Amino acid sequence: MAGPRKVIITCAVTGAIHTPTMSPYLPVTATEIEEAAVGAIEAGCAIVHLHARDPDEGRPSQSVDLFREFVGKIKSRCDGVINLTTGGSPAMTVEERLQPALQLRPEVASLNMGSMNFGLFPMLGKYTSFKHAWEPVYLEATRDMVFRNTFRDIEYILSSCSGNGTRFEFECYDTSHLYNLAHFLDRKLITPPLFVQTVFGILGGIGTHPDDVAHMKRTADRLFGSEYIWSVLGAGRFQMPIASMAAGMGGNVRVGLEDSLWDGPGRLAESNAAQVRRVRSILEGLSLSVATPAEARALLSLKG
Ligand code: KMH
Ligand code: ZN
Repeated sequence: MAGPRKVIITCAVTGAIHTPTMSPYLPVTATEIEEAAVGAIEAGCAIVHLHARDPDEGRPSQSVDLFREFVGKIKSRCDGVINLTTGGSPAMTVEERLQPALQLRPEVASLNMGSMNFGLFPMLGKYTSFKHAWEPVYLEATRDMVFRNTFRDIEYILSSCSGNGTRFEFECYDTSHLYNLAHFLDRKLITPPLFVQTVFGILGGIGTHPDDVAHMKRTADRLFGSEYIWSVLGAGRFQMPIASMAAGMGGNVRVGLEDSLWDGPGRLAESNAAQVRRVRSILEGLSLSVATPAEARALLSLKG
């Protein structure tokens, strides 16, 4: 009899959505990002999805030097799969967003599969003051911001990274992004197995209702059949409910402080590792087991 299904946990350590005022546990400096990533891998995630931040003010940054500082150290300390963002923040150009993945040649890079509104401004209302002046300006600016991922942009990232053996975490925030992905598959610009990260609960994308999750999965099943590996992330308080739902439906899961600062109602997560432990216990409660980095590499056909 086959053993329990292996579930890939990805941990997105810091991202570009949250700002330092929102949680004292959000990793900012290279050392904090390194420690958070290693802690998350030790807690059971196979993949760490990484962004960098300016060490003084916590502002999202795509400086290759900042990424280089923690990527090398994480690799020297553990075997986890490194996944570098090409999303950066919605305020950056695609050329800027691409540089860390292009130059550091990770096993995995994120690739956002369509343009969209990306509303962070509702978080503004929850704070009366901020540690840094850039934070409310950044959040307010998302009222008018488009997270630009045109067909040309997507093709540019795919073709730039193709010689590096980097494979992608295809981030899909709505069903249209799945159709965009199918378009690139039809054109043979990407090869299976596709690692499809369906994203729920970003203002501008699909919602967090169980029907939304079922609809994304049904659509991906129809478009990609057995050629894809399904993963989910739920934003904010929907992180664990979406992960639990998808785990029960055959999916893989992403957690981390990029996607949610919480460990329960009104309780901030004190580390990325705490969220990995939380989702791991949910998975094990469902009689599932967690994929090691080596197992994730095999499932996703990574270069290792
Ligand atoms: N924060 C996620 C919803 C990327 O880095 O490419 C989006 C994300 C984008 O992870
Ligand atoms: Zn990200």
